[in-house]
Amino acid sequence: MLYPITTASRTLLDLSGLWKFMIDREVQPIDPKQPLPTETVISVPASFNDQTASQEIREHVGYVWYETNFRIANPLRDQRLVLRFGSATHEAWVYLNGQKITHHKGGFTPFEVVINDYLNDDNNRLTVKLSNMLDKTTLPVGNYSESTDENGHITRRLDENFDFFNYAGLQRPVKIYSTPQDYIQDITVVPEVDLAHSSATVRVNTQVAGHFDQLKVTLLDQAGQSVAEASGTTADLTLANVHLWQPLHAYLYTAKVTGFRNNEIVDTYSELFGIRKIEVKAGQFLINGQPFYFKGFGKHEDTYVHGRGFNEPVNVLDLSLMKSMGANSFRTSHYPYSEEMMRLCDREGIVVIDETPAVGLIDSFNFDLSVLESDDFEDGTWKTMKTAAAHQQVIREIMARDKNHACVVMWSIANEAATYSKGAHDYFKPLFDLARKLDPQKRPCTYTSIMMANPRTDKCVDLVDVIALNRYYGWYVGNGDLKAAEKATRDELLAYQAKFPDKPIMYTEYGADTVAGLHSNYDEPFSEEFQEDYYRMASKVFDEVPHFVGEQLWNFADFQTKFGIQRVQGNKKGIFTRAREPKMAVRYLKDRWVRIPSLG
Ligand code: GCB
Repeated sequence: MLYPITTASRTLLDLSGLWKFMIDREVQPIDPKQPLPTETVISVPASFNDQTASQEIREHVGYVWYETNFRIANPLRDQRLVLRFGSATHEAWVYLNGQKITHHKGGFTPFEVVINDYLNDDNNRLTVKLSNMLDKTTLPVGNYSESTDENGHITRRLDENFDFFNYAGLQRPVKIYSTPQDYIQDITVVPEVDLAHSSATVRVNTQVAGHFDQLKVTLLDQAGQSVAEASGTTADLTLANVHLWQPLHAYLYTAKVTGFRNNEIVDTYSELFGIRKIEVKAGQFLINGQPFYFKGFGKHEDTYVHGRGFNEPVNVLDLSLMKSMGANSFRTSHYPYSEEMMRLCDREGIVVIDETPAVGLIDSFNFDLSVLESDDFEDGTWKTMKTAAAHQQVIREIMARDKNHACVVMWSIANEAATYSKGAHDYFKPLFDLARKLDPQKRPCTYTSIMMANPRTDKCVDLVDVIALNRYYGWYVGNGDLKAAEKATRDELLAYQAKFPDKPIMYTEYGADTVAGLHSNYDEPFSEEFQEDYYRMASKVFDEVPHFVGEQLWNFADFQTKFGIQRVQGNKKGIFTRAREPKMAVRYLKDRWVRIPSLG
């Protein structure tokens, strides 16, 4: 799936701005053939939740409606016109001039529909109905319930099976792009690097729809100079003196594909890509032949007012803050981030672990490890969850969207699933197989493991290329006791290393809730002192373990969650506040990270 851009044969219209908006109280049916019966407007792209003073809107569970109007300039009318949603959270029904034109389920991946047949000559009314409901068939997973009162009025309730606010709406850009009627459908770029000779072969596969008599592929370097040319739907191009895409030192080439008919250009598209080699070998994670050390974060797309909505200034700031600390990477916890963020990471050389929205695949929390250790241990998870179809769909969609990104070095198939329960392997094996089959660049795959999944209890470690651990010793386990935490951290890492000597190990979460400005002479939990001590403790152990290949702490910034007695207006494990002000630990981590090389 190509990101929409303008080229010599394509244009782009942005539908960002004020849209009509209303929540559906389900009292009177809403007819998409009529203008939406409201004058309230909100801004797109953004979550709807935090854009008004209304608690009813903020906490609404059920359906909401959006509407905008647009016109198409006459010269464009003979082009193929495609309406494209960067995402619509979580399920969307789309109507154009009253007619249903598409439906999509899954709130973090793009979808599109050709609109020519539904357009009016003058004004066009675009109406979108969205559901923010989640249940045990969806990703993320939600606990959904509803009740109906004597007047037939339905109350819907959603208890998120995950620790972030269920922001929803049209959270990413909505655009219309044009292509010629015969067009380039997709481009897949697979670079093969010969490190010994500083050369590379780049295979560019192009899919077209319609009739072309020639396809020309030109590779351009970062200065825009042509460095190789070939033709055909499968083109192999050889590059000498290749500029590698390196962590924090990006270099992007362009694959420019042009389709001709009768010697005239019909369609042209330029795809940016980087050349780099990813390998997992003997307990190391290699980028371009050198051991890579992940320094960075689990994050969220989460900011004031925008909610989970696209917020490009904050994306730019976040990467700048990361770089200033010597960090080199993050994980898109717990869903695919915007395409714009992925493109920014390509440019900035930020290494990304790209995660699906598979979070909440856990039925109940059982901390009795002696029970979990039994080979037959089974909780209800894999009988209750009916998410396999959604999980396959999202793997297909994330691959289709992100396959060419240089920044993506690994896929995370799920976050904290009940991988210690019987049934987990049967659930995950086909998903890992699918991801490995679909990824043209054959990147490593992992899942991030929950504390109860340890070297003795986890039944799925054979599926992963890298062991990725989410661990909270000293916080959720033995809160405040950093001595015990240090021992537990060390014991477990050494046990993993001994049992799986070929697999690199990293932390994809570890952290402590910290109230900004709270200080303690006694280094108590929740104080900024404790957070720093916690990270010092963990770092000390990491440095002792040879196969330990990275630390991504939890979390980059404080973020909004559902209510809970452990959450004071959200999760406070950020090392930055939600407004991106640093807590004390930032200085310590910066001091540590600038001294650890990314490669070597
Ligand atoms: C986890 C989850 C993350 C939570 C975090 C926490 O293990 O993966 O979504 O926010 O713990 O702070 O509890």
